[in-house]
Amino acid sequence: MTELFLKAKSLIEKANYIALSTHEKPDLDGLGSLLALEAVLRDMGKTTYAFSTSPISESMKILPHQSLTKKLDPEKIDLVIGLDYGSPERLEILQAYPEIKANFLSFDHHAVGRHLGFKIVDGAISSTSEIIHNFINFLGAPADRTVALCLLAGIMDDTGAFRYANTSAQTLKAAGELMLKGASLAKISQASGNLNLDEKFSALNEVFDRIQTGAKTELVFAVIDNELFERLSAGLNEIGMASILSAAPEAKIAATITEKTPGIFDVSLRSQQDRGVDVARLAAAFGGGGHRLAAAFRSTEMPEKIVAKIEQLLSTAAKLND
Ligand SMILES: [Mn+2]
Repeated sequence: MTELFLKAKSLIEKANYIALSTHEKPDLDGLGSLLALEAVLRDMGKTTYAFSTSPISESMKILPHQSLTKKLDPEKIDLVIGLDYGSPERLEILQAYPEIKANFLSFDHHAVGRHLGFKIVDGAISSTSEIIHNFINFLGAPADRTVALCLLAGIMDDTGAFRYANTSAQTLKAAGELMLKGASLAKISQASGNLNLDEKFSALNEVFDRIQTGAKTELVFAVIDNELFERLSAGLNEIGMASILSAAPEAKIAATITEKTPGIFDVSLRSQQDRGVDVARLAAAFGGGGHRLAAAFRSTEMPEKIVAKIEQLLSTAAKLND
């Protein structure tokens, strides 16, 4: 990693106007790593833009989101730092300014993806926030309590508060260091646990009504059409429905197929450690990406076709394993 960090450091040193961007509808890892790195680069004397066009959801409000901006002059930017985004279609700055001409530097833990420019991508690390924590340590830059809070929130979110298999000893060490810098584990847990209980329950209820199981394979899925999505949006974002579905014992794979924009389906795939499936591979077959146990893709096919194709890929994989 040292070689890569050196090169990333020199790209940053050469740049004066740096825009940082993450995926649309960002989570705590995307926005936490963005805000943490932005603060550090600002302290280094760079002119920085913490760019995000998405509305700030309830669970993001624990982060110092006041520095986020929805506008910048793309002509001025000489370096774009993309964080936690997987593939270019999801990167907010490119959605807003597809014509932007700048160097790109990407930090991500989504190993399967299409990253732009110079890449620091490691699927063995829990979260983009953990990578940024390592990078800030490498820079020897001072990180205050706010920076530490952003990174710890990102790590906790992507590891399910240290419960998922992506939590390594290094992850716990990073979390310890961030706590020593003043980030409060209790405060983050509380902020993510106490939100919108009513919204969460009503979203859960409605989605549970739509659970289906596949015909031949152990696929459990729910289709959330645009009407339902619009109605539940705020609650839906925070419940991680696909993860909940994947806990069903009959599920090798769980999927939520969500029509966030009419005609466009965002598909989240989840599996569990003991089920022997690599959902990142499945997602890659649709042009998406992710990790072995959590991946995603987007499709304009109808849900029935998406489900049929997933089942076909699963049964082919099962035959190969026999
Ligand atoms: Mn992440």
